Amino acid sequence: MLNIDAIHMREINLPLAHPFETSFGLTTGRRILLIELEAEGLTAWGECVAGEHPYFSDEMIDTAWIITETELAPRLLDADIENGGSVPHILKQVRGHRMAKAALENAVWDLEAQVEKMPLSQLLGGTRKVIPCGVSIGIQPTLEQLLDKIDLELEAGYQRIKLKCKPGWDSNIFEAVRKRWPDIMLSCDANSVYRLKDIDHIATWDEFKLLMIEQPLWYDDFYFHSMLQKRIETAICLDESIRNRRDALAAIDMTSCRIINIKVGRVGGLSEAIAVHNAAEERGIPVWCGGMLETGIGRAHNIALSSLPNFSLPGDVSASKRYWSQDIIEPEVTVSSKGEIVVPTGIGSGYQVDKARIEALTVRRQTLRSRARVTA
Ligand code: OSB
Ligand code: MG
Repeated sequence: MLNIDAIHMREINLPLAHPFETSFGLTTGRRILLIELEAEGLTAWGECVAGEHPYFSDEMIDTAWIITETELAPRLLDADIENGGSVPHILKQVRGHRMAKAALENAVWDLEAQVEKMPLSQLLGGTRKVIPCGVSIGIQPTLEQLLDKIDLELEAGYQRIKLKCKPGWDSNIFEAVRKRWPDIMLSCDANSVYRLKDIDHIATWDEFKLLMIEQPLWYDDFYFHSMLQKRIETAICLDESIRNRRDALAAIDMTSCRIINIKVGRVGGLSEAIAVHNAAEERGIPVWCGGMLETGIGRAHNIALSSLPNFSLPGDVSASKRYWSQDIIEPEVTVSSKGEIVVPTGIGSGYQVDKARIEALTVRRQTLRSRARVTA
């Protein structure tokens, strides 16, 4: 049993090294909810990936904060926790709020790995020693700036370039990029900006030989993506639509996609992420690990997850320095000139959390303690 003495919630504010623009908006800095578990004489961490606004999903940091404080953390403190995998059952009375749940569950997995004195990747069933990396490049002010940025990332060794797109920033940029780099692994991500009227337009992208088109239609859709997938040669990849294993099964069964992006927060934690991974693997569907502009804490969990065998395509998990002038872990995440991250072999996440720096960045905090254990 893992006995949790206290759950410390913290909001940190951290400016992004470079602004990030998607079809749903511009992010210049992050407000991030961090979870610190005090348990078994150890300290374990989780990061909530909910954004500043409910634009990517219906969660945001402020909803995650209140649901963690009032519903999730008290349940976890009252429960007998066997391991990370038992957390979904403990939290299941609360519907939705998957990103808030994931932050707690992932912290318990981190704790379990430390108690078992093994790397988190090994605890999750990972087999890869290195993971292949790609980058997600936001919408840029000009095409020139986009080409310069791609040039830098390819120079750094990244294996796949993903371009954020939207109407007016799609065919034109794909054409320019393909003209300069005919053979690179290239994909795009629409973050649900297109509608049925755009299907003929999207069908013209087959000529750009994209590895995939990520979430072109509605954020909660399977059926119309399956219609689109029938119309085009390029593989569709679903991100927003996949909330759990059952969604993955439905999407695969009706061919709404041929590739799945797994984000730990979006599916509610590492247990469900592994379940989606396994369901896809059994059906011959490759997966890759998405990103949500995480600090090193969430990034480390993404790296451990990406070591599972069916993460066969380069993910969006890239170097700390692309996001932060200084990360909150040590060492920061680095990517080799071959575009790979070495999966850490140390105990737990394999990185040290910089507590002093986190303290300095904290703007809001709350501590919840186990009532049962205080009176015991
Ligand atoms: O759709 O993958 C997405 C960032 C924020 C919200 C949604 C998405 C993204 C990214 C960035 O693409 C991935 C990353 O580099 O962390
Ligand atoms: Mg996406």
